[in-house]
Amino acid sequence: MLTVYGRATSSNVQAVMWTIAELGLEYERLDYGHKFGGNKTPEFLAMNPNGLVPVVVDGDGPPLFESGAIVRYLSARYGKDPFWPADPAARVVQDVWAEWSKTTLFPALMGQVFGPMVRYRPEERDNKSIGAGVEALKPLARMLDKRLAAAPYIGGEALSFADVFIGHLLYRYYTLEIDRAETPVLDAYYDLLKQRPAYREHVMVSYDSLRPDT
Ligand SMILES: N[C@@H](CCC(=O)N[C@@H](CS)C(=O)NCC(=O)O)C(=O)O
Repeated sequence: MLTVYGRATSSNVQAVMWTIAELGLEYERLDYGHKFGGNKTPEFLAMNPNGLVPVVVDGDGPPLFESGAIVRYLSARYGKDPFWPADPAARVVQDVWAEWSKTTLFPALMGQVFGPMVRYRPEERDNKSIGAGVEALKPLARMLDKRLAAAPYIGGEALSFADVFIGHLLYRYYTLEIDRAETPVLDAYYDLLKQRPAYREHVMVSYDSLRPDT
């Protein structure tokens, strides 16, 4: 039994929850973070000294933090090939995209565009910086468009852990009111993800409660 500490509106919690649901694992999710609080108490900081969600406890194992590490752990421990390719040589071809998502796509989308647009009132926003962020997203979206032209998912014909890293960001990417690059293949990939019940339940979660004055 997994215990997940983290609010459903957190994109990093969503990556973990989507993985859990795709793998059909039993879990309990507890609302921590943002308006729920609870993530700066001594007890929580003993689990994650960063005071951030998600934290996951698997049975009597230690508390785990960093969503990317958690997704990889769950996939390796409970996932089967092709969700978690057994062959390291096959896995790393997908993992480069997972890592790219964490180190390149995530900060570009979440740090430069989503956060500033959603968490600030219109009059408080730095529109020049947001505009630059929107432009910076275009080549990244085109990279994914090119990558996905070869096969429907990041790893080929079936969903894998790498799709979680990429795909959990796309709900935010496609629902923000921004100018997007023309990426018909990426659009079709997002449509495919939206057909998955686990994606709809755990990723397509309204983020309106993150806005100020809500
Ligand atoms: N690198 C960490 C980042 C975790 C993180 O930034 N979590 C955010 C939510 S997405 C958080 O805890 N924010 C404070 C809060 O919700 O109170 C991870 O991937 O797990």
